[in-house]
Amino acid sequence: MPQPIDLRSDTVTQPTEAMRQAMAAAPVGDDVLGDDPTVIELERATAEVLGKPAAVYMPSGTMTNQVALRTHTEPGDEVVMAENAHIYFYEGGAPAALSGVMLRLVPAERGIFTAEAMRAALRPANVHFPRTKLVCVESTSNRGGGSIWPLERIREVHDVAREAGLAMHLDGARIWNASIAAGVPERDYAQYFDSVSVCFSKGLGAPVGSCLAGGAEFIDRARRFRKMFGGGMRQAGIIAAGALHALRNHRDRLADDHANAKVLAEGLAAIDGIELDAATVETNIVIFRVTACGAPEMVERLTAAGVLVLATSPTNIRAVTNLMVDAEDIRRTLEVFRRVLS
Ligand code: TLP
Repeated sequence: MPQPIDLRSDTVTQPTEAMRQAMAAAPVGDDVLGDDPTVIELERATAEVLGKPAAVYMPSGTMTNQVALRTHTEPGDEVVMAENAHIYFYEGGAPAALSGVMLRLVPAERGIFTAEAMRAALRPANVHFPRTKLVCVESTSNRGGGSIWPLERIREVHDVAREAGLAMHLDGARIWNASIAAGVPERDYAQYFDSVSVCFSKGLGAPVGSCLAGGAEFIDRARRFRKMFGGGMRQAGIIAAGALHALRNHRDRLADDHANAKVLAEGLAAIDGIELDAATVETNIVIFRVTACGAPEMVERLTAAGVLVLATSPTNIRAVTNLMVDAEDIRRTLEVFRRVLS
């Protein structure tokens, strides 16, 4: 049996040979003491791409998001985000456990909410209410099916947030995908945010890590919470080198993942028993509804036939194109779907 085609996530990628070599050769130090040269270079390069004064490297996107929440807020504050945000849905209840904050969820279309919806969620200053402190945007939106927040919409939300004195955080785990697909440089998105979380271990294909970028004082405070949350790593340059290699070499190739996702979506949309509007697929995430059977059962059948995907609800399945999957794999994937659904 050939190797399974793994579309469960873009987190499943193996480091390339060149990446492994960069990791093996990386100069390292003790990053908690602040002298790992490779981590310092990764933080500098990331801050530069995002047009921010500073950045700090951490083990995961969950940690960069949660450290950002903790750095922006005090217990009892409220944080506004889309009803399907990763921070709310997939981070183990961390906002409550680690920051003691309330989440105010805003209705969103494919993960994207309007400035009016956000305004409606704001609390007047009154002793009865929690203090609204922060607005989070996720682009691309994971549960939104890889949708891209238009720059104009970000600006509108930003203007309402600023008027209300709120800070803005971007969960930019896949901001690289948004940039390549929309032709908008990362820093153009980042300019509207006080803090930006980016992941190297998703589409970019590095084995470990994320950066949180922002102002110098904000990042100094975030470093304290990184340590408190157990994210202070020592000779982290070994893994930072993989992230740096990915940042320098793997951003442009995301266009291949997007082209593969488009072909996959168009092929799936034509199969009876699958509901999908291929026109909504903008980047590397394809979410569709199966009507032939429940999504978990379909995942089992596909797994047995050598295609790995995830159920994201009782009816929905997610397939994510990534560095390990080429156009021939997509052709084979569609064949498997047709066979399993026939
Ligand atoms: N997303 C993972 C799972 O957690 C669902 C995936 O397979 O897509 N923000 C966004 C938008 C994400 O999609 C993810 C990971 C994270 C943050 C968290 O990153 P990690 O997994 O590094 O903690």
